[in-house]
Amino acid sequence: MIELILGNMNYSSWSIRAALVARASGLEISETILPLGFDETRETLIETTGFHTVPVLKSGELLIRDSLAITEWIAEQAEPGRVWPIDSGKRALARSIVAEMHSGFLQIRSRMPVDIRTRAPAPEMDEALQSEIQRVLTIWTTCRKSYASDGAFLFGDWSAADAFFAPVVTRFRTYGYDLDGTAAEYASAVWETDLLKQLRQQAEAEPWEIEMGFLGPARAWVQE
Ligand SMILES: N[C@@H](CCC(=O)N[C@@H](CS)C(=O)NCC(=O)O)C(=O)O
Repeated sequence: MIELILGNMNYSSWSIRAALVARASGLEISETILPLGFDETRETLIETTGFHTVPVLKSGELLIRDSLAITEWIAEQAEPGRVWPIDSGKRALARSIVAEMHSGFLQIRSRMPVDIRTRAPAPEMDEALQSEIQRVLTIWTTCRKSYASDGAFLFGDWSAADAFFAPVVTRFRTYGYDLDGTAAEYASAVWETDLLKQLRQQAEAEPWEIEMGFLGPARAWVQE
């Protein structure tokens, strides 16, 4: 049995990425949601996984933490093409932009927290944030221009690259950041996939609310 331990789908960007990869993998992976920001969640996570972050994947005795390591493990178990593109050139580029997302974009991550079901004022724009947003748009438009004839996503068919940028698509919606041209078309293709539709419904239905601090929950409560 394979189990993925996740945070709230409305707020937990790294959980969203792992969940999207798992759901597109064709593998049978059960999901357990532990809502972020509650002491009980932190205690349960430390007790059952040894640390307080999600996502975590459990398969028998194996316990894998971190969205990227989980993505690679799922890719090894799944049919080729389910997680990474089959073409080795595309696959290398997909890994490159996923690694860039995973290790960077601190301004976007800290100042535009994921909150799928909410619409909020955009954060004050400055050079640091603007340059990260511009880098995202460059990645999207470059990939789309190269692979437009192969499908609607970054490398044609859906891949882990789209899963890793999906929380950026939702952030642009949450903070009303207007896109145009190729980037707008790509964001809309992601937003309208069945994978995102399911995720959005799940986020809407979750009873937990979080007030976000710098890179994490400051306060959490259950909706009345
Ligand atoms: N590098 C990790 C980051 C994991 C992470 O920071 N997860 C956040 C939720 S999005 C978390 O668990 N926060 C709760 C905490 O730090 O206590 C990954 O890619 O999985």
